[in-house]
Amino acid sequence: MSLTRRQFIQIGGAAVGGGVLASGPTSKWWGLDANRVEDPGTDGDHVVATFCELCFWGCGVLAHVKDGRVTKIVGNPEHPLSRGMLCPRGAGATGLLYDPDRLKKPLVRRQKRGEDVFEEVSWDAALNRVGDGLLDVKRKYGPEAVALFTHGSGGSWFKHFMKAWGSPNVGAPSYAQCRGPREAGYLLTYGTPLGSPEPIDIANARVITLIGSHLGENMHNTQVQELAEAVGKGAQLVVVDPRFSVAAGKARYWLPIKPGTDIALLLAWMNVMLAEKRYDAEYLASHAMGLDELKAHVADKTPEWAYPITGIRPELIRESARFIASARPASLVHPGRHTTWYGDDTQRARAMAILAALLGSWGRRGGYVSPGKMALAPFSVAKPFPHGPKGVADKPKSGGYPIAGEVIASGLCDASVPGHALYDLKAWIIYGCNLIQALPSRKQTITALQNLDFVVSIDVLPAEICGYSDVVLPEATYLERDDDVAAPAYKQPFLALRQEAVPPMYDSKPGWWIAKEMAAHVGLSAYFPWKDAREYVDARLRAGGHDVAQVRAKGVVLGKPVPTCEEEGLPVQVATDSKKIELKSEQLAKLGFDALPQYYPQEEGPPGHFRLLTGRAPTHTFGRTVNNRLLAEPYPENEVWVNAGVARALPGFDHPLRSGDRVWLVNQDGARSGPVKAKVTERIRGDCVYLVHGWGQTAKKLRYAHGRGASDAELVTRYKIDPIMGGTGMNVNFVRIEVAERFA
Ligand SMILES: Nc1nc2c(c(=O)[nH]1)N[C@H]1C(S)=C(S)[C@@H](COP(=O)(O)OP(=O)(O)OC[C@H]3O[C@@H](n4cnc5c(=O)[nH]c(N)nc54)[C@H](O)[C@@H]3O)O[C@H]1N2
Ligand SMILES: Nc1nc2c(c(=O)[nH]1)N[C@H]1C(S)=C(S)[C@@H](COP(=O)(O)OP(=O)(O)OC[C@H]3O[C@@H](n4cnc5c(=O)[nH]c(N)nc54)[C@H](O)[C@@H]3O)O[C@H]1N2
Ligand code: SF4
Ligand SMILES: [Mo]
Repeated sequence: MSLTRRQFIQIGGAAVGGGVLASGPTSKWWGLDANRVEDPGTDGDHVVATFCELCFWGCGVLAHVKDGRVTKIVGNPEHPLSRGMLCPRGAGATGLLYDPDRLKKPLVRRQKRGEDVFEEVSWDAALNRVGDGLLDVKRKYGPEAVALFTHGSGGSWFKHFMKAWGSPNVGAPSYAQCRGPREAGYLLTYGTPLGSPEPIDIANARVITLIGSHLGENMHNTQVQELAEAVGKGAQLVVVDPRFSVAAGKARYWLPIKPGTDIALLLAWMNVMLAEKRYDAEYLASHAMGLDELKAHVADKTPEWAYPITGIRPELIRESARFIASARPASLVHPGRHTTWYGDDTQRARAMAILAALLGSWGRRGGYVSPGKMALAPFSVAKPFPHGPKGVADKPKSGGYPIAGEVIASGLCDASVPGHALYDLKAWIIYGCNLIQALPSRKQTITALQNLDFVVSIDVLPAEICGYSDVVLPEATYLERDDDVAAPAYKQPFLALRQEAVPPMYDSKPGWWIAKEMAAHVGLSAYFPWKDAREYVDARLRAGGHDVAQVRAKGVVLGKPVPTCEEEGLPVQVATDSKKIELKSEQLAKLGFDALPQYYPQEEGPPGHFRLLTGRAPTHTFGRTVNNRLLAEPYPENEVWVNAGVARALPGFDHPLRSGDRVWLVNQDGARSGPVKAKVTERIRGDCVYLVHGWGQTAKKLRYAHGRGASDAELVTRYKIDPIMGGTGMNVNFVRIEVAERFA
């Protein structure tokens, strides 16, 4: 493993300081050739093709196995999402497999929730406890009083359990705390949410506009590869970010926008494009409605209007607008992903979607394309699923969030505090989510947890959320288990298999087994008629006419390529009721919202406070990887980015703040996190500070990660709900900086 570690250090150095690196147009910039260096490490005596679970992108990997140990993980060249390359996290998955702190046996709580005192028990004892806990809630309150929170591909077994159980309360923080507003914005404009992986053609774009999407730190593998490819072919970047991100370091234009004002910039860009007739008039005439209203709406939203709001000079707004328009239709406005920022996020996504329409990039090469999906037969379960009388409990009693396309995880949490929602939830099943870090307002999450009758979590590590559970079930890591087939919609349609590379260590079990046993303990075995995941998957593959042995050897099946854009012969597809791109949204107007995006000022913080922004580090997936000793080498803890000018004269400091000093962050409500190292830099505006999410872990049993760095989640005591889809804008907290320890 030693060579790989050295590579990691290189990558970490490159990626963390990437903004100031000058290098050629290769994916090397982004650290993606991690496993493509001269000496590839130790080859195994056999190789198992599976897909990665260190984040949700699901890249195909080849796990080398020798003497029963995974020795090396490389990208599967045949898998469309990895194309032979992995990001550093994927290559470092053995750091999770061999993490000494892994959950090893089932645990049952012995003291109060949150005190994290457990007893190791047998699977039988743990499952009996789960069965009793769930059945007790069902008897008293009905099946709908049980909620499932889930993230990651193994969650499918537990979603199936919930169908059999009869509860619609299945939510994921990866919607209302992540991509939800974007899905709503594109749904309203084009009639379809974007989903994952995003259907965008970065590789063929000539100008790529990133509104906060910090690709290069956000390491979604294929997008980063395509970005490197596009830049290699001469594409240029426009980056809008209060922080000089890795991508900003490669950009033709960096617009250091005042946080929370992007809608004003987007309206001003539209103003320039419309006033100067730089938009695609022919395309809009055929495919869009509401152009005249849009023109009238932005007529006074000039660059001069936007300047005092955004802090971006009018000349720069004008010049960048012309530049973006010059490459249309292959001018891609990246839709973003983690878009729950300020509570007006659906409207910001709408503004981005409208801009994409002015550029004529929906349905066009280098813009938004239409992905294909391989058909896959379901495993048929003879018994019909029960349907209870109650609807989902994620909305307030007064109704609300009309465009929510998925269940609101934070709403399920609210519904667990008596009296909040349509009805009260009494038990949680938590699969692969650390709700203590993922939901806004930790206080509310803990209040909800303390009110529940029963909590079970299924995890690979003793994460914070496990400390609040009654029963903790240790899952085998992705390298030790089979799961369902992955068949996402993608430009190149494909199927991919999750297959066990080595047997489960300790007393951990795969998710399919845990879900099946849970079902057995509550009398629902009839819904789980398969022997194991392999039998389940093989049946689905056989039903589709696939040669199972061949698929298992390769780990991936490629479907017939489909035309994805107009240039390939596919007419522009718009799925709204009107079959037109809705520049003006009648649907929003009917619901009482702005039919065209408006800019409203955000509240400012108290004096001496800085807006808290958050993002990703290339070598980590939030809290999933912070205990991974391999990935910790290049990036052992997060740092708080503080503007250099601000650092020279921070209130309460008798010296300038220096990089390496340790500080506490204290928010407007007195919540504290730290001590965390300061990173004093010119690469961020003076009105905000920045933290990578996932650190500041309170779980004591994560012996490496415990107490390292600071937690943005701990400082998110306030949030602003997007009234259109229920997302929780979290960039609305402000912190002051208190010195803890000066760097010697
Ligand atoms: N304050 C703040 N909140 C945020 C964000 C932020 O930046 N700041 N980001 C938001 C975003 S973008 C998202 S997508 C959500 C994500 O939030 P979550 O849905 O909670 O997802 P993760 O943080 O990936 O969940 C990590 C948990 O999964 C466990 N895990 C890892 N691998 C496995 C496995 O194979 N099996 C099982 N059973 N468990 C596993 C880990 O040990 C850990 O406990 O959080 C959102 N919340
Ligand atoms: N390495 C790695 N990659 C990941 C993940 C990971 O954990 N690790 N997580 C994945 C997941 S689940 C998601 S959702 C994505 C998230 O990644 P992205 O969708 O790229 O988005 P964010 O994390 O919201 O964006 C953070 C960036 O937005 C900037 N920003 C903050 N406020 C504003 C603002 O008001 N305006 C503008 N224009 N910019 C602003 C920040 O400075 C930062 O650079 O990353 C994915 N990729
Ligand atoms: S992007 Fe990285 S961590 Fe995510 S699935 Fe791919 S290799 Fe794994
Ligand atoms: Mo996310």
